Amino acid sequence: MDAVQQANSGHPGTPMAMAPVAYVLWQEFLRFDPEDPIWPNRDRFILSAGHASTLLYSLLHLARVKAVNRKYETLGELAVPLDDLKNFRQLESKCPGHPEYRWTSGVETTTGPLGQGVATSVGIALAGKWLAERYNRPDFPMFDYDVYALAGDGCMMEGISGEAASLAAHLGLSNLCWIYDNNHITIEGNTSLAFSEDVAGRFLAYGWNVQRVSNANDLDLLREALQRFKKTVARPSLIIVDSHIAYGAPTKQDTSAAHGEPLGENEIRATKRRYGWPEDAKFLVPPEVVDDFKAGIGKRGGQLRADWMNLFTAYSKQYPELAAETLAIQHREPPKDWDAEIPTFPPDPKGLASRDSSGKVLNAIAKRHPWLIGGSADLSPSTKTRLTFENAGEISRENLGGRNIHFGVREHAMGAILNGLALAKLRAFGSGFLIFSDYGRGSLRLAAIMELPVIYIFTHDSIGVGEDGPTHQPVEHLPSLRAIPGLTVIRPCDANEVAEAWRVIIEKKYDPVALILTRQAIPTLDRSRVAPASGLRRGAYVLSDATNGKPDVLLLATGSEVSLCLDAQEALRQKGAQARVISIPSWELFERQDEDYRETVLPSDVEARVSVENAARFGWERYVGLKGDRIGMRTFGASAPLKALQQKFGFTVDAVVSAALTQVEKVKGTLRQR
Ligand SMILES: Cc1ncc(C[n+]2csc(CCOP(=O)(O)OP(=O)(O)O)c2C)c(N)n1
Ligand SMILES: [Mg+2]
Repeated sequence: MDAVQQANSGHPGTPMAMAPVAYVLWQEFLRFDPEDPIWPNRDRFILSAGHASTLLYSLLHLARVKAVNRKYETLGELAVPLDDLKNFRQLESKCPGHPEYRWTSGVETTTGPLGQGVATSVGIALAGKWLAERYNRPDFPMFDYDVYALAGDGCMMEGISGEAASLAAHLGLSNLCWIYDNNHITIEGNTSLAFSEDVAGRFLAYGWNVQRVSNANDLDLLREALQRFKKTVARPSLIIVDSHIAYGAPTKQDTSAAHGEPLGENEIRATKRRYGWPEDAKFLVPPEVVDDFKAGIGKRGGQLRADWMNLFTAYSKQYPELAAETLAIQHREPPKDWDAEIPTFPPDPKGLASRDSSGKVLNAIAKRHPWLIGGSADLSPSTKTRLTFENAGEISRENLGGRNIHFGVREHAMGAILNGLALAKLRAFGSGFLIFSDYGRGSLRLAAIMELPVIYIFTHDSIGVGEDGPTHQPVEHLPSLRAIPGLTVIRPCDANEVAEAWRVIIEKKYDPVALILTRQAIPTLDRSRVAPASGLRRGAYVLSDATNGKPDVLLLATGSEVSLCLDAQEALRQKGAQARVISIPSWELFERQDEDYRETVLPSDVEARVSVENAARFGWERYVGLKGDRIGMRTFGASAPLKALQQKFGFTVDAVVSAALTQVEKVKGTLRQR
């Protein structure tokens, strides 16, 4: 109440109502050591109702959770000092409006977009089961953590939670417990405005164990429900808790006003009076409360971690290789020699689709990289992401240690589950058609905010899809992915660029990547005649230069359009014009190069420039300038064979040549005028 009032913004009601639930959970159940909030086998608490962030910040403060830095060191500082609670929602406070992973130690995932937290919890729970399958040995239960997520009506209404819940039950994730704050209130008022389904019935139908606690203040009932969760096998648990938002506030309890506005000084005073609390004290933390947390979660958690550490010491002696792997996982280090079998592809004018070369490279890496796991939203035969080497294994409720995840037709949940897997430090990939990246975009964006190295493989990257038509032909997707800060988008131009792209991807620890691949075959370039594919690492490179090194015009392209530009370069030569072809698979990698390098690729004195990309032209002016030409899509595509589409939308050698010559003429004209 005090933090929200002081900030004059925020959400007081749900933290108040859910305090007893959080109290029992943290004090009596959560296996979490405040001294080491990143202990690998800790239970996770996820506040899916992210707007109720002051609840989490208060818990972190009261339990004296310690801060961890980027190098995973604890420095003895509190994750949430009281001053930061006083500065709730202010710049640099450890208590931002919604919980942010990495910014505040003890926050397990960034939440706020409703539904994301619960869906992400499925990924963390799946990772727990996967880790157990791979690393537990008789007498060595190294991984057996539980995942709790606190959700509100909003999380239940969002579709993503339904997708995730369905898969969680299908996989029998018994280490997962969602607590649903059934307060019947959202922003607009009572949930009866828009929500009348039988949530319990729905979850029973998914295959969850559903329990009901009729009073959020009844600690015995809560305790009993949580105990029953701990005993439940082979299915996840939902505990529906009936509560009163802003419990104890004399006029605001049970109102939507308590959801997202400060209660007001008078109401706060009256509420404190009802609680038997000193009514004028603000941010009061009686020392007994801190002692109580120390005696509860502090003692229990400390003991649990100490026991685990001892167990780990013994485990390291008996299973040194497995122990080393778990440490590498925790530090996001790939295994040694993960890249030893990456193939080099021989030149081939017919070539192969980049989805195919990527499938080969991915398999070559995954074979040597045990915790690289992932799958597709029912499209792996098309995205070529299935791991096919011996014993790769399909993840199912009977085999939670497999490598191939079948997400089902659930792109929304796939995105969040990938985040969950990555939060548990597994190396996760997911795949689908580029067109459906929109469906998972909310989670992808969170991966970027959280700096999680999630790997997205998006295939069928353009009108190259052909006959499926405009509903399946991405147009605006490349520019819109490039617009997400922190996301690295890579669209390789041939099989060897694909191999290099994967090298770049696996080395990443903090960046999500979207690898953009074709459905149709593209030539494998003869690297004895053009620059090596290692240039991809720098984002853009001179693939094939003007014969005299002095280009009249620059041709910039990505993916399938690069070989088109090489053909155009040849045609231009015959017409007496010298072109430089620049492969620019990743804007983001290129932007990170120093200015000198960028100048060697894109010399500022060459103003005649043409970009060619099978996507909306949006953004290419940054490289070709306002006077340059951009060959790209101005409309949606159409349903037709690829050749006809390339003709219709101007992706032909003739079109590139003509645009290039016009550019050269234009620049000459300006020079003459100068
Ligand atoms: C995806 C998404 N849509 C909309 C919002 C805006 N929003 C924040 S809280 C909220 C209502 C949530 O109601 P509920 O989950 O019942 O929380 P309570 O009011 O009970 O705390 C909405 C619509 C959001 N945060 N995320
Ligand atoms: Mg609600």
